[in-house]
Amino acid sequence: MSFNEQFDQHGAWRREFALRLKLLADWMKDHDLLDAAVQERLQRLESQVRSDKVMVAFVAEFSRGKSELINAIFFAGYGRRIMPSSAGRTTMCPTELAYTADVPPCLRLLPIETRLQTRALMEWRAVPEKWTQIDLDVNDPGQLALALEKVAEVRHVTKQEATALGFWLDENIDDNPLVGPDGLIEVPKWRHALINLAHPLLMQGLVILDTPGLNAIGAEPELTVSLIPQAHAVVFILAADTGVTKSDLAIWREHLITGGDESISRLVVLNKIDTLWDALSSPEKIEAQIQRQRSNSAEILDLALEQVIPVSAQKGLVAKVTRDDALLAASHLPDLEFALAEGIMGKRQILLRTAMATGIAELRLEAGRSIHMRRRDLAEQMDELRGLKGKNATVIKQMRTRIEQEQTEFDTSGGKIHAVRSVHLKLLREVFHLLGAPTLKNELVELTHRLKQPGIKFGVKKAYGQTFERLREALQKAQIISCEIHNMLTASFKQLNAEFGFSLQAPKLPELPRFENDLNLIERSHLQYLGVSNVFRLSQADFSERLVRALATRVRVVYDSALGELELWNKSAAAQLDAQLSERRRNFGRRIEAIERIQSAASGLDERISDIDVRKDELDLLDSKLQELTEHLSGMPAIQWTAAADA
Ligand SMILES: Nc1nc2c(ncn2[C@@H]2O[C@H](COP(=O)(O)OP(=O)(O)O)[C@@H](O)[C@H]2O)c(=O)[nH]1
Ligand SMILES: [Mg+2]
Repeated sequence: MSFNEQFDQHGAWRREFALRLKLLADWMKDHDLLDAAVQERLQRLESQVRSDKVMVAFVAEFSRGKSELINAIFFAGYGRRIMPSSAGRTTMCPTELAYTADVPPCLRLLPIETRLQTRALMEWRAVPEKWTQIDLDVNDPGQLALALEKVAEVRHVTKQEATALGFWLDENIDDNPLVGPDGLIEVPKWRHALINLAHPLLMQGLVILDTPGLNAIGAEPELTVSLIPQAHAVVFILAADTGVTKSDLAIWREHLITGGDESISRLVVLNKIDTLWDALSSPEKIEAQIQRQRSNSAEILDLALEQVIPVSAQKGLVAKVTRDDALLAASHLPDLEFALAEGIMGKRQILLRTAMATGIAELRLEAGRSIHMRRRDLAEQMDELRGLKGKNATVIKQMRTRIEQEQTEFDTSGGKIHAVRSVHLKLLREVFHLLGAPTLKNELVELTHRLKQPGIKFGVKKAYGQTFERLREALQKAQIISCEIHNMLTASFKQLNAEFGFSLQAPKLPELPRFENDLNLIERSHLQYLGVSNVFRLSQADFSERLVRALATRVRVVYDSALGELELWNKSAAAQLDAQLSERRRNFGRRIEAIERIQSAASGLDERISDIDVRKDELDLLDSKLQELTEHLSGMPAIQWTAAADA
């Protein structure tokens, strides 16, 4: 099975899951079994499953065959090269291929001069007028390929301009680009390219990131500290004809060493094995040579042999376009596709299933509470009516008065519930302040200031360490206050349960420590970047600002996710209260109505009693239907990837 087919399967699996989830939610809503919070959680879950984005980044020195590999894996169906791939530097700027429905098929290019401003790359996405937009004709591969050649465009600028744009560093002579005979320096014309294509894979949420080589990467810190670390898989490419070079190693160190973070799949590809194919040599000798290159590379990168996948992107592409199965097998491209699919989709499925299991458990709990409450109410009514058997009109009237009194009492006790809410909200506001935008902004202004100090070179780690310590502390404090809220809710729910026969239960506390882990990863990606050879850049004007703004956008995402969870958690407590209050109000209504009917002799007592029996049976049916539906959902099988060799 090719990567494309496996991705399709994954997409179908996700759609099926989302559909079942929606059916269940609709059904529960129809039967009044969902409160507002659970409903929101389900909606979030459903849209997560539906729109799950998977990003694959191709990272390597120029000319290793990144663009060719992208063509071969994803775009062979077009029957020709889509991403420009030729000798020399072709991809000059990071290029993201994805699909969004809100813009037509197009290529959008951000001019390199935007680097002279402090706005972060992520923030430029929200400024569409700064991007040059070129429409793409999906049905014309020739036009498509021609338009995409724009990503290779360059400009020639003076040394001064090159320095300002971040491509020239006096301190780092070895890595500077060559100066032309006219004294000018070649730099990319564009800073970033976004390709929006209605390609089936992209429409299902795949995002492909193609990157330029070393120098071009080094000058765009956000690529290193934001984009690549957020990819679900990073494919690192070596070429069999060059082996592992110094610049390959530099890229490896900067981008591929994850420090034990296993959430990202890393694949190492030894490309261009066809350069070792030699008509005058025996197949065994060629194979031995490929294996030698493979084990050399593995050794230098400190990997196991199996972790380096030898392929020929070029022959793989040709084989797919000309439908040459023998050549495709010889290119080993299917092995790489299998490893990629398993590494990404296997992990995504585990993640989605875990989220799903939590969602379903919660939903059952909530529905269970609702059903329990209804059972209790029915039992109460039953007792009440049985007690009326053989009683005269006066007794029945007294009973009605009693219910009405109870109802009034219940309505006036709203104050207590209100008090619980206001304490809850006050504490919650403290949490929101801790993780709010102004607090974060102050923290990062401080970091920028420190990074600008002369001689910071040796103090970078400390400066980041202190800032991140405080960022983590904010999460810890938020957790402590949340614990307080949780304790308070537990106590007051217990009291309300005793007083009003509710079955309230304080919702499970969100676990914030895992967000600390996200912060650690961000800190590490920055230190790794600044630790390699980019620390010199801190002395450049505005560089620290740009770096910290890029940092801010990522930390914001982490804090916002934490806040999102806290918000939902809070909603869940409030929604339970609302649901039980309204259930209780309905119950008073039903009891009074039953008595009224008996009073007006519209129906007999026995009839009312058997009414309740019917309602009890209905409730049992609802319960078992719920059981069946949730089991159907949790029982959805995972996709078993078949090995490429069996396909
Ligand atoms: N022989 C051979 N050449 C390849 C292979 N893959 C890429 N190339 C060539 O290597 C050059 C650079 O490829 P490209 O995809 O532009 O590399 P990138 O800079 O990493 O994107 C081009 O001339 C490709 O035709 C391969 O598998 N075998
Ligand atoms: Mg390229």
